[in-house]
Amino acid sequence: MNRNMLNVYFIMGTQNSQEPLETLKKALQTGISCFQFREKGEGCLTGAAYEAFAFACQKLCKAYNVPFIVNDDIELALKMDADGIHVGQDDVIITEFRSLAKDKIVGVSVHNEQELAQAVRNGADYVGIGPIYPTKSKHDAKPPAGLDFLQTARKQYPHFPIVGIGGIDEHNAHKVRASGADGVAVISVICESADLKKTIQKLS
Ligand code: TZP
Ligand code: MG
Repeated sequence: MNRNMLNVYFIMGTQNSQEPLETLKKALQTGISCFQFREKGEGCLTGAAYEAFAFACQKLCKAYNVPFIVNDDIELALKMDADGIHVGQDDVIITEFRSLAKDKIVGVSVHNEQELAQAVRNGADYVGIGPIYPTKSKHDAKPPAGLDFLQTARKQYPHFPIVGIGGIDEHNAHKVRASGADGVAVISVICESADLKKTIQKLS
């Protein structure tokens, strides 16, 4: 995996935008480096509509040559031949997916040194660390952890790909990078941007 992929990592589902495919298209045109399909929460799509939306997102990502990552849903990721999967601690063990899809990107959310060590040991390609700041986009998010764990993680693993997540915006993205992140993973700052070019410039 090329760590540049983590630079501006956009996450979205229909719960995050009124016009999700329009939003994704604009974000791709403006220069996101990666997209994560995360269809979750109240009122989210299910069944055929869920799959159709996932395929539409993937098609757009392919057109812009941007990696398409599926959140949590291993079955869907394999069915779609997605570029990778992102899993949390309570999701399926990554070794299971790794054995089914050796060439895929595997990302794992980690919140402490133990989870980080385990993810690295189990063959994760990158880890997501957060929430760094308070977020309104994930209702079951852990309390914001600030930059401390991110800094510790970078010291322990000088070369391991790390993306920061949670409440990251135009004003704090540089602090997240200065603390060791290769990139920033965001939902709302892109979905709600009135000037996407400026937003992505400031996040980069
Ligand atoms: N995981 C930890 S925080 C978060 C996820 C999916 C939400 C990030 O969204 P936002 O709007 O960029 O804070
Ligand atoms: Mg999860």
